[in-house]
Amino acid sequence: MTTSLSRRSLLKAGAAAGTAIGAVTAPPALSYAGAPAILKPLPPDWFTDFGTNAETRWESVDPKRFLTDQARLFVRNHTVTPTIDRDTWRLRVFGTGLSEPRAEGDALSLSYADLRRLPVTRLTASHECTGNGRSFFASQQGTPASGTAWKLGAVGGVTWEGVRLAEVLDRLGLSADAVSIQAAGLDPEYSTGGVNYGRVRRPFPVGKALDDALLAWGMNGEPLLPDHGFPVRLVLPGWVGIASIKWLGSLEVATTELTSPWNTKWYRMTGGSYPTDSPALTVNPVRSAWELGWGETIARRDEVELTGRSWSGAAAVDRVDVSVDGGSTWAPARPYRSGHRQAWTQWRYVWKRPALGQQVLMARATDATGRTQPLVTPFNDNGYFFDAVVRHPVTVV
Ligand SMILES: Nc1nc2c(c(=O)[nH]1)N[C@H]1C(S)=C(S)[C@@H](COP(=O)(O)O)O[C@H]1N2
Ligand SMILES: [Mo]
Repeated sequence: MTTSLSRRSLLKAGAAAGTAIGAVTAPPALSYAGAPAILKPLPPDWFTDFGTNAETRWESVDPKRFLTDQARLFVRNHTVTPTIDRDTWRLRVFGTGLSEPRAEGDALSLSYADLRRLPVTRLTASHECTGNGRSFFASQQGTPASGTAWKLGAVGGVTWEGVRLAEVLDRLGLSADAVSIQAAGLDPEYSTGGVNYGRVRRPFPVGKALDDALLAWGMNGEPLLPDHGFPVRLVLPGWVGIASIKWLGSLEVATTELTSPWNTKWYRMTGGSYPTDSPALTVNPVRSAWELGWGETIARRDEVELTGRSWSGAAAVDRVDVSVDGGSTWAPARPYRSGHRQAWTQWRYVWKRPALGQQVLMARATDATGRTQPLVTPFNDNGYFFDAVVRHPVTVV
């Protein structure tokens, strides 16, 4: 097979060579029996273990490293990490939105090798769970929300490697009337409260697909770890983590709006003062974290150098202000590493002559679109998008 595939020749080339591209119905080989929910090691000094989820500890984040190693990145699984064989894995693509519409049982099929023949794109971005910071609805605002009690460690900064979804759709043939794409994972079906909701799946607009969506096979120069979506996951940069479906098994491309419980029941604002028809969540808000443990003890010196990071799903971070007196006075932190449009910004602040005892540190970022962090985040039932300035306790001794 040739390595330079012209527009829409992927399908024809695959068919001509008798390779994997064509109609298939058989699912790829999978195994999960008896496996733990997360396969990578979770050393307690790096992670808080929530069972199917694991949170990165901010005190373990090295200020000298801009990117988050896969070994240290948070994991959020609805069920368990599946073990998938890359050689038999296939991505199935079907739906009314293809220029030659296809039923699910007659889906196009792309192998890993097919994807690797396409142009490679690398993109550095923050990667974050919608519920990052959720525990602060309870501890800071007195209104507990349901879901994993993350502090601020359900986030990382990574360089994805993959192919632009736009390239793939261009070759497969996208109808001008296509509006919606539903990505579905190959992990086990998700049941909760006695209801089986089926495969983890979520639709997104064709506009995002053509803008910057990736089918990613790599992170920070390595193949994806099983826990992070091996062999291939969808990445929707800047959007809520749930949009980046791991262990991608299928894409349905449609001329009508697709829905799933992951954009109608979950991952939209419900409860509080939100209207009943609030839209599905998309772009992540602005957040900030100190590279410190919760309640960390700090040895008193004349000058204590503190570091942290801020990020936004919409744009680069423009400025970061910090308070070391619980919000009475604010001063600018000094950004020292950023320059990646959708990635986080590292900053430092020299705390001069801190008083002994318990203190509250606060950091508030503003992004290039002018979005900033409020002091209070309006409540929602599932504790999404806690973007208020977090009151971080430390003790100076
Ligand atoms: N197939 C599948 N994709 C998924 C999930 C999942 O459980 N199954 N979890 C989602 C959620 S809620 C988040 S925050 C991110 C987490 O990605 P990570 O575990 O690689 O950090 O994956 C998303 N994609
Ligand atoms: Mo998430």
